[in-house]
Amino acid sequence: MYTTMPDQQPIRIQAEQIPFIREMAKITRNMWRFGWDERNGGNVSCILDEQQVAQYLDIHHVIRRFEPAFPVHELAGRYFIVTGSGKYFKNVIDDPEGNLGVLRVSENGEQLELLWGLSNGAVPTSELPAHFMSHIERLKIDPQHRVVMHNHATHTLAMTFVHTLDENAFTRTLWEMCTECIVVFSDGIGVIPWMVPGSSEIGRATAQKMKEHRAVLWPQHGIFGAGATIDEAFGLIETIEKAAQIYMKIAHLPIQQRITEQQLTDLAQAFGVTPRPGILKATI
Ligand code: 2HA
Ligand code: ZN
Repeated sequence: MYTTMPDQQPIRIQAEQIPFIREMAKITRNMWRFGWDERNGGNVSCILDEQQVAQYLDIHHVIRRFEPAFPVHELAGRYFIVTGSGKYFKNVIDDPEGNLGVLRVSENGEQLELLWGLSNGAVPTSELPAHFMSHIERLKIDPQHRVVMHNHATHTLAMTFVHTLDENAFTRTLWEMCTECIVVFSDGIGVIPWMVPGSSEIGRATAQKMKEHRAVLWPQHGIFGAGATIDEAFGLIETIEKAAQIYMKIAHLPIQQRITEQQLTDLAQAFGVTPRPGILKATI
């Protein structure tokens, strides 16, 4: 690894010093600490700019090539940092090179070119189809979009056992749990049916929901979140998880007072957000 400074020779640096590697190592550690990524649970992918990568890595040196599950012409030439398949989030911080990879989608969209990491024959996350398809859909709506994140956020997952999976009703309940929820995810959350993970089918279903929502629930499994930055995608999931935690603490108790529909409307107005139509009127 090297970095270049104006008027200087390249300097060798450690992976931990590269900002986009460091950020992935830190976020995966935090997700594990929250208990959302037991064993090899969870995966993250983040789009990087070519200049950002070229500052630290030799973008002309392809270490290995992979075949994606399907051609991704829409992402041709894009650079990504991704978590590796079967890798434990708790270990990333001590061995970024073994657990993360930087790759580029080839110019024809039919191959993945490994530029760094995934050492000892590791391969990208098993949920790459869902990540790629979600990136494609989010980029169409939001040119600033960069990050897709999946984990097994505990209370969110628990809530999918006891709450109706109607996405408007589910969102409405979450909005009622914490005052700021409607501001953070006014676009609501999408919910897909239970499906086998890792498949192109679940990827397609997730991406379909990503056309309208930045967060998508996988019942009895976990959540996908998207954003312009790692902080944004993480913050979105963190906010949903906090609301789900409150729900799981109070749902079985007698409710004395709640956030009313009028208050949710007032909040949206005060913060200048438009709640996704149909949610405020959803019956639970
Ligand atoms: O193993 O979380 O959904 C990583 C996963 C698959
Ligand atoms: Zn999972």
